[in-house]
Amino acid sequence: MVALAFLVSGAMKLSADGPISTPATRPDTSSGFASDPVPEWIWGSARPKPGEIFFFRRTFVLDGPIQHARLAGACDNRMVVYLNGRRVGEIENYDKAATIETGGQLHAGQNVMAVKAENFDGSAALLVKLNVLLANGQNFSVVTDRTWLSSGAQVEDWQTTEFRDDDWVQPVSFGFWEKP
Ligand SMILES: [Ca+2]
Repeated sequence: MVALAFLVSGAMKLSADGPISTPATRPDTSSGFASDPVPEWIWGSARPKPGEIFFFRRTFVLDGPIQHARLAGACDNRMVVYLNGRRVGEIENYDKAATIETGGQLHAGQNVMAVKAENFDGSAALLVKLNVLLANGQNFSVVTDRTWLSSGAQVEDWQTTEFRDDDWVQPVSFGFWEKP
């Protein structure tokens, strides 16, 4: 119950240099969580169960070629992240953000970010912010929020752009990331 109260109160906080991140940087610069848009902690159910696995998707359109892209995230307890069907990394940490360099997997036009997330026990939620610098100098971000779609059932090709997610549903939000 302590863990649940922790989540519901929105008190889940992060420092920003996680184990996958490279050189120590100042928190908000590294994760980008503090600047708009601020990501939300989401999950597939309001009352997470031990061993529960959920799948999440978010499609987005990029207006042109990519200069650089980095994903920052945290998960209670473990997530595997895919961009356009390809696995880009795994994060198993919810008290610190971890980052993944992702520019090579993105392209102009339609893209999809997909996340498989597993709860070991107690509370559960995931948090992601993808920051993209386009070749034209514009910034673009995708963050976890209720515009994502989730499902508890793993089906073939669920990570791909072509997958039809019509029967997937909005995730639950436990609130915005808060500055440590
Ligand atoms: Ca947990």
